[in-house]
Amino acid sequence: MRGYLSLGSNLGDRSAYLLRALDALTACGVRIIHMSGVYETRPFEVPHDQRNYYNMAVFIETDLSPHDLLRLCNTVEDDLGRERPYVNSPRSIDIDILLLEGITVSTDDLKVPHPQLEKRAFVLFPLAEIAPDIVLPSGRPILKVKKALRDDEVVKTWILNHG
Ligand code: PH2
Ligand code: MG
Ligand code: MG
Repeated sequence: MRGYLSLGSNLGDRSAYLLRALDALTACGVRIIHMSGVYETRPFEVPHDQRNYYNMAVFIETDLSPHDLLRLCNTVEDDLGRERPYVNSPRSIDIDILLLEGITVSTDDLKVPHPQLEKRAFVLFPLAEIAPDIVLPSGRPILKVKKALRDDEVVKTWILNHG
Protein backbone atom coordinates (compact mmCIF):
# COMPACT_ATOMS: atom_id res chain seq x y z
CA MET A 1 0.00 0.00 0.00
CA ARG A 2 1.24 3.51 -0.85
CA GLY A 3 0.04 6.84 0.40
CA TYR A 4 0.70 10.27 1.84
CA LEU A 5 1.31 11.31 5.44
CA SER A 6 1.41 14.78 6.94
CA LEU A 7 3.73 15.60 9.84
CA GLY A 8 3.65 18.63 12.10
CA SER A 9 5.44 19.91 15.20
CA ASN A 10 5.24 23.12 17.21
CA LEU A 11 6.97 22.25 20.49
CA GLY A 12 10.65 21.95 21.39
CA ASP A 13 13.13 21.26 18.59
CA ARG A 14 10.63 21.03 15.75
CA SER A 15 13.08 19.89 13.04
CA ALA A 16 14.47 17.21 15.32
CA TYR A 17 10.98 15.87 16.01
CA LEU A 18 10.23 15.66 12.29
CA LEU A 19 13.48 13.77 11.69
CA ARG A 20 12.97 11.44 14.64
CA ALA A 21 9.45 10.66 13.48
CA LEU A 22 10.68 9.81 9.98
CA ASP A 23 13.39 7.57 11.45
CA ALA A 24 10.90 5.81 13.73
CA LEU A 25 8.47 5.19 10.86
CA THR A 26 11.30 3.85 8.70
CA ALA A 27 12.44 1.53 11.49
CA CYS A 28 8.94 0.03 11.63
CA GLY A 29 8.37 -0.94 8.04
CA VAL A 30 7.39 2.34 6.39
CA ARG A 31 9.49 3.19 3.36
CA ILE A 32 9.74 6.88 2.59
CA ILE A 33 9.75 7.35 -1.16
CA HIS A 34 9.47 11.16 -1.37
CA MET A 35 9.56 13.89 1.22
CA SER A 36 8.67 17.54 0.88
CA GLY A 37 10.65 20.41 2.29
CA VAL A 38 9.73 21.81 5.68
CA TYR A 39 7.06 24.52 5.78
CA GLU A 40 6.94 26.91 8.68
CA THR A 41 3.23 27.68 9.02
CA ARG A 42 1.02 29.84 11.21
CA PRO A 43 -1.22 27.92 13.61
CA PHE A 44 -4.51 27.19 11.89
CA GLU A 45 -7.78 26.88 13.84
CA VAL A 46 -6.17 26.45 17.24
CA PRO A 47 -7.87 27.56 20.47
CA HIS A 48 -5.26 30.17 21.50
CA ASP A 49 -1.97 31.68 20.43
CA GLN A 50 0.66 29.04 19.65
CA ARG A 51 4.13 28.89 18.18
CA ASN A 52 4.42 28.38 14.43
CA TYR A 53 4.37 24.80 13.18
CA TYR A 54 6.90 23.00 11.06
CA ASN A 55 4.94 20.88 8.58
CA MET A 56 5.90 18.45 5.87
CA ALA A 57 4.39 15.68 3.74
CA VAL A 58 5.85 12.32 2.75
CA PHE A 59 4.95 9.69 0.18
CA ILE A 60 5.31 6.25 1.71
CA GLU A 61 5.01 2.58 0.93
CA THR A 62 4.27 -0.09 3.53
CA ASP A 63 2.91 -3.59 3.95
CA LEU A 64 1.00 -2.50 7.06
CA SER A 65 -2.78 -2.30 6.91
CA PRO A 66 -4.38 1.14 7.24
CA HIS A 67 -5.21 0.54 10.92
CA ASP A 68 -1.75 -0.85 11.69
CA LEU A 69 -0.29 2.24 10.06
CA LEU A 70 -2.54 4.40 12.25
CA ARG A 71 -1.42 2.49 15.35
CA LEU A 72 2.21 2.97 14.34
CA CYS A 73 1.69 6.72 13.84
CA ASN A 74 0.10 6.95 17.31
CA THR A 75 2.91 4.91 18.88
CA VAL A 76 5.56 7.13 17.31
CA GLU A 77 3.69 10.20 18.57
CA ASP A 78 3.57 8.72 22.08
CA ASP A 79 7.26 7.74 21.96
CA LEU A 80 8.14 11.32 21.00
CA GLY A 81 6.34 12.67 24.03
CA ARG A 82 3.05 13.70 22.44
CA GLU A 83 0.50 14.88 24.99
CA ARG A 84 -3.14 15.62 24.24
CA PRO A 85 -4.48 17.92 26.98
CA TYR A 86 -7.13 19.41 24.62
CA VAL A 87 -8.08 19.50 20.95
CA ASN A 88 -5.39 21.08 18.75
CA SER A 89 -3.04 21.62 21.69
CA PRO A 90 0.65 22.26 20.90
CA ARG A 91 2.46 19.04 20.05
CA SER A 92 5.94 17.58 19.75
CA ILE A 93 4.74 15.61 16.74
CA ASP A 94 1.52 14.91 14.88
CA ILE A 95 1.43 12.27 12.13
CA ASP A 96 -1.74 12.12 10.03
CA ILE A 97 -2.67 9.75 7.22
CA LEU A 98 -3.84 11.93 4.33
CA LEU A 99 -4.44 9.55 1.43
CA LEU A 100 -3.90 5.88 0.66
CA GLU A 101 -3.84 4.88 -3.00
CA GLY A 102 -7.02 3.03 -3.96
CA ILE A 103 -8.25 2.82 -0.36
CA THR A 104 -10.97 4.59 1.58
CA VAL A 105 -11.50 4.04 5.28
CA SER A 106 -14.39 5.37 7.32
CA THR A 107 -14.24 4.17 10.91
CA ASP A 108 -14.53 6.08 14.19
CA ASP A 109 -10.77 6.20 14.68
CA LEU A 110 -9.63 6.55 11.07
CA LYS A 111 -10.94 8.37 8.01
CA VAL A 112 -9.03 8.21 4.73
CA PRO A 113 -8.92 10.46 2.75
CA HIS A 114 -8.37 12.85 5.64
CA PRO A 115 -11.62 14.85 5.92
CA GLN A 116 -9.88 18.24 6.43
CA LEU A 117 -7.31 17.74 3.70
CA GLU A 118 -8.55 20.29 1.18
CA LYS A 119 -8.97 23.30 3.44
CA ARG A 120 -5.55 23.30 5.06
CA ALA A 121 -2.67 25.18 3.47
CA PHE A 122 -0.26 23.58 5.95
CA VAL A 123 -1.19 20.20 4.42
CA LEU A 124 -1.75 21.10 0.78
CA PHE A 125 1.40 23.14 0.21
CA PRO A 126 3.81 20.34 1.15
CA LEU A 127 1.57 17.73 -0.46
CA ALA A 128 1.45 19.66 -3.75
CA GLU A 129 5.24 19.82 -3.74
CA ILE A 130 5.60 16.02 -3.82
CA ALA A 131 2.34 15.20 -5.65
CA PRO A 132 1.57 18.07 -8.04
CA ASP A 133 -0.46 15.84 -10.36
CA ILE A 134 -2.93 14.25 -7.95
CA VAL A 135 -6.66 14.80 -8.05
CA LEU A 136 -8.15 15.39 -4.61
CA PRO A 137 -11.24 13.59 -3.23
CA SER A 138 -13.44 16.50 -4.36
CA GLY A 139 -12.41 15.70 -7.93
CA ARG A 140 -10.32 18.85 -8.26
CA PRO A 141 -6.61 18.90 -9.16
CA ILE A 142 -4.42 19.71 -6.15
CA LEU A 143 -2.82 22.76 -7.77
CA LYS A 144 -6.25 24.34 -8.34
CA VAL A 145 -7.30 23.79 -4.73
CA LYS A 146 -3.96 25.08 -3.49
CA LYS A 147 -4.33 28.27 -5.54
CA ALA A 148 -7.65 29.00 -3.85
CA LEU A 149 -6.14 28.75 -0.34
CA ARG A 150 -4.59 31.64 1.53
CA ASP A 151 -0.85 31.38 1.16
CA ASP A 152 -0.09 33.76 4.04
CA GLU A 153 -0.38 30.80 6.40
CA VAL A 154 2.96 29.62 5.07
CA VAL A 155 5.79 31.68 6.52
CA LYS A 156 8.82 30.05 4.88
CA THR A 157 10.12 26.77 3.53
CA TRP A 158 13.42 24.94 3.42
CA ILE A 159 14.90 21.50 2.90
CA LEU A 160 15.54 19.28 5.90
CA ASN A 161 18.78 17.36 5.69
CA HIS A 162 17.72 13.77 6.34
CA GLY A 163 21.08 11.95 6.16
N1 PH2 B 1 -2.44 20.95 13.00
C1 PH2 B 1 -3.63 21.05 13.55
C2 PH2 B 1 -4.32 22.33 13.74
N2 PH2 B 1 -3.64 23.44 13.19
N3 PH2 B 1 -1.85 24.43 12.07
C3 PH2 B 1 -0.68 24.32 11.43
N4 PH2 B 1 -0.11 25.41 10.91
N5 PH2 B 1 -0.05 23.12 11.31
C4 PH2 B 1 -0.57 21.98 11.83
O1 PH2 B 1 0.04 20.88 11.71
C5 PH2 B 1 -1.81 22.06 12.49
C6 PH2 B 1 -2.44 23.33 12.60
C7 PH2 B 1 -4.34 19.84 14.00
O2 PH2 B 1 -3.66 18.70 13.82
MG1 MG C 1 -3.34 16.84 12.59
MG1 MG D 1 -3.25 13.80 14.26
